[in-house]
Amino acid sequence: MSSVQVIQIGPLAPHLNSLLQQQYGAVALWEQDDALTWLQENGADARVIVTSARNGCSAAVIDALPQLQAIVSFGVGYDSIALDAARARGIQVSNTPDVLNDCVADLAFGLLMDASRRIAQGDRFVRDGRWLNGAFPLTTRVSGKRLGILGLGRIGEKVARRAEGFDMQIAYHNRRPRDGAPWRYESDLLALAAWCDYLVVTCVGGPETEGLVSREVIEAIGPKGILVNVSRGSVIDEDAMVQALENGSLGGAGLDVFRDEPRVPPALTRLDQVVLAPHMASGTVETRGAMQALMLDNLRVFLDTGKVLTPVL
Ligand code: 8YV
Repeated sequence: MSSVQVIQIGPLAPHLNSLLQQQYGAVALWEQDDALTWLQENGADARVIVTSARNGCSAAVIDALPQLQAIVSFGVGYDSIALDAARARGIQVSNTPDVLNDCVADLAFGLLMDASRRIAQGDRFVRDGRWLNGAFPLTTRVSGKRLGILGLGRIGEKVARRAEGFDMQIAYHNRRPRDGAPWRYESDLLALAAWCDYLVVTCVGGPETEGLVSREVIEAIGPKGILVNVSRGSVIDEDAMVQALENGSLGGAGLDVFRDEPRVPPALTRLDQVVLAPHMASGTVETRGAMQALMLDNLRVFLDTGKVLTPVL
């Protein structure tokens, strides 16, 4: 006997947790001692999983819920959701696309600027009183340089538009050229990496892009090049990147995402040519609010009509 309809995998913003519980009777799975046992005992009628890009949804959770019809997720990325298991059962999956494009592109550009112009390093220099002993070293010009984008989707396009304002030369690599994109398509990622001054990673995460920025790609970006990642840590061979940064065969990096968040390779924290951010690209009041609203709209519309608004599947 069970009447639980909505199960929430992990915590979201506190007001959202309360709203989900009060309006939809959502049960907080992360508060149960043994999640899978709890699901097997209480999940017989559950129709909806609420989750996030961070908390994901495993095949084991899907398998434990015989009536599951929808997975409603906060965040645009869906690499942490077992899509194959959902697809096999015709379970809808929604994410929160588009509303975060601007803020993610803003941060990508901020990391690019910072890694080149060394804003954070300059801040440390001033705070530590080192300016009193002499001038800050010269940095690297951004305007007019060559920008390579790995993954020209909706976020990559926003990065390209920002780069136009800096008179940059722009090229991108996707599996296929994107219809209507005005920028140069490069079918060979290695060639793009060798050409560009900056490689900005905005592709999807998950198995299809795992390790795409390989040791060879990193070496091709080269000692003067900068790698920026606002996608997923899994896209980059992180060990190779750390080694290349340490030995100078990669010039610098601006990183918002890592393989094992929130753990960051300690070596990166010792390098001035690296700018680190705590997976915060979508983390503005405005954008997180819009993501929350879209997630709730997906839930409400699914419960009213049986169809999510912004399906991944
Ligand atoms: C989120 C993200 O902050 O949307 C995504 O895929 O990575 C970020 O915007 C976060 O992962 C939500 O859980």
